[in-house]
Amino acid sequence: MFKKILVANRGEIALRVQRACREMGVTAVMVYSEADRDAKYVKLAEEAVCIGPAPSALSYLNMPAIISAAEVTDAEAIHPGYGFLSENAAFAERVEKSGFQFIGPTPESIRIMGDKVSAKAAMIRAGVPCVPGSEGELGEDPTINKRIAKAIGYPVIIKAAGGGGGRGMRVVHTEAALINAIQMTKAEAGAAFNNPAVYMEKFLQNPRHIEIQILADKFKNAVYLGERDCSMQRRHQKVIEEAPAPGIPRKLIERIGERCVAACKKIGYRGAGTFEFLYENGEFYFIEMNTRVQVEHPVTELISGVDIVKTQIMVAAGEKLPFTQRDIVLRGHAIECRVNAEDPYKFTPSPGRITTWHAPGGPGIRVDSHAYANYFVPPNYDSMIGKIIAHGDTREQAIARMRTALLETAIEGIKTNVPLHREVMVDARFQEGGTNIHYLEEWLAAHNR
Ligand code: MV4
Repeated sequence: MFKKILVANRGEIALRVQRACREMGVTAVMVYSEADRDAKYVKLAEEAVCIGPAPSALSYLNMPAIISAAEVTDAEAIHPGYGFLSENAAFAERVEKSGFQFIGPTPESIRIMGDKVSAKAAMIRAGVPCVPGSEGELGEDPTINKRIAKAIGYPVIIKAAGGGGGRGMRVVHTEAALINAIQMTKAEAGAAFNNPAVYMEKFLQNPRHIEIQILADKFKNAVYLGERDCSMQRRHQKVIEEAPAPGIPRKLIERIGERCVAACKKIGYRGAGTFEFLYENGEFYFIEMNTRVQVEHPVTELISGVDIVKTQIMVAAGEKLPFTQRDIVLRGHAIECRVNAEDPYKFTPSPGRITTWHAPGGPGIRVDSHAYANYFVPPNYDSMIGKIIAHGDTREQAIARMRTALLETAIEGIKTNVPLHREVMVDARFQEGGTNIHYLEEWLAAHNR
C-alpha cells in the first residue's frame, strides 16, 4: 500500500479521499488554492501545499503545480477526485511519466471514453446495448447523413464526440433542419473541444438516467455495485440521486451489470467507473462512461457496504479486488440530496460566510461536507457545499429519514437549496418513484420556481 497520497482536488471530495486515506493508514497530502486555505480538510491535514491563486486554471487545473507538490512532499500517488483533471488523459500520462501512480484508469482508457464515438464503438464491440445511431462519426455527404437520419427515424440528436455531460448536442426534428444542425454542432464542437467530430443518435424523448457503478483491478477482476437513478436533474446538474432505481426489474439490472463487467474485462479497465444509460420503455441504452469517482458514489456505498474510494486506492496500488460479484449484496435504499450554495428557486450562486451550520444526524444519515460554522464559501468554484445521504430498509424509510435530516439542517449566512429538497421529499410523484429526466424541471416550472 502507498504511504502517502496527494489529493488533487477540493471541497467535499477532498475530505472524502482524506478520510479514506486516514482509515487506511495512508498520509494524505492536501493541495489548496489561496481561496481554500480555510477548508476543513486543510485544517485537518497532516500536510498541505498551496498550489496557486483562486482561479482553477491557476491551481486545480495547473498540472505542473500539482506534480511539483507531489514531488516536494514525496507522495507516491495522486487521487484526482471528480471534475478538474480527473478525466484528463494527458494529466494521467504526465502523472505516470513523473513516476507517480494515477489513482484511476490508464490514460488509454480515459482517452477512449473521453471520445464518445470511440467509447460507443468499444461498448458495441463489448456487447453493451447503445442508443441506435450512426456507425461512428458523421461524414460530410448530406445525402448520406439524411439517409442515416431517415433510417434511425426522427427526432434524432447530433452529439459532439468531444462533448458529454450535456455539452455539444442538438436535437433535430425534421429533415429540413438536419444539415444545418450538423454544421452548427460541428462548428461549436471544433471551438469548444478542439474536435469537430459529431455522431447521430435516435433522440429518446422521456428517458430516465440510470448508471451502473463498476470497480475493476489490474488483474481483469471486475464487479458491478448495482445502479443509481440520477434522473432528478436541472440543466444537466444532478440534484437528487438514489439507489436502487425504483421499479426496474432486478433481472434486467443484472443482465446490464454483467455486460458492463464484461466490457471492463475486455478493455482492461482498472479503478472505479460508471456506465451511463438512458432507460426508456424497459430498455437500457448506453450513452457515456465516466472514468472517475462520482459525486453520487455514497448512495452505492450505503446499499453495498463497499467503500468505493478505498477500493480505488487499493486497486491503484496493484492489489486485487477484495471481493467477487457473489460477495456483493445490496441492502435497502439510499437517497442523496446535493446541498448547493445557491438561491433555491432562482439557482443564482450564493457564496459567502456561513454563520450557522447544523448538520443532521441519526440512524441512516451521512453528511459529506467540508463546510462548517464560520466557513467562507468561495465564489470561484462549483456551488456544491456538501451532500446529505439517507439510508433505510426501504425507499419510504430513506425518504422519511431524509425529510427529518433536511428539517434538522440549519445553514445561515448564505442561501442554499435545502428548502427545495424539503419540498421535493414531500412531492407525491417523487414519492411514487421512477420520474424521468424532465420531471424536476417541469415541477419547477409548474410551481413558478
Ligand atoms: C440523449 C438524450 C436523449 N436521446 N441522447 C444529456 C447529457 C449527456 N450525458 C447525454 N444527454 C442526453 N442524451 C439521446 N439519444 C437526452 C439527454 C439528456 C439528458 C440525459 C441524462 C440526464 C439528463 C438529461 C437532460 C437532457 C438531455
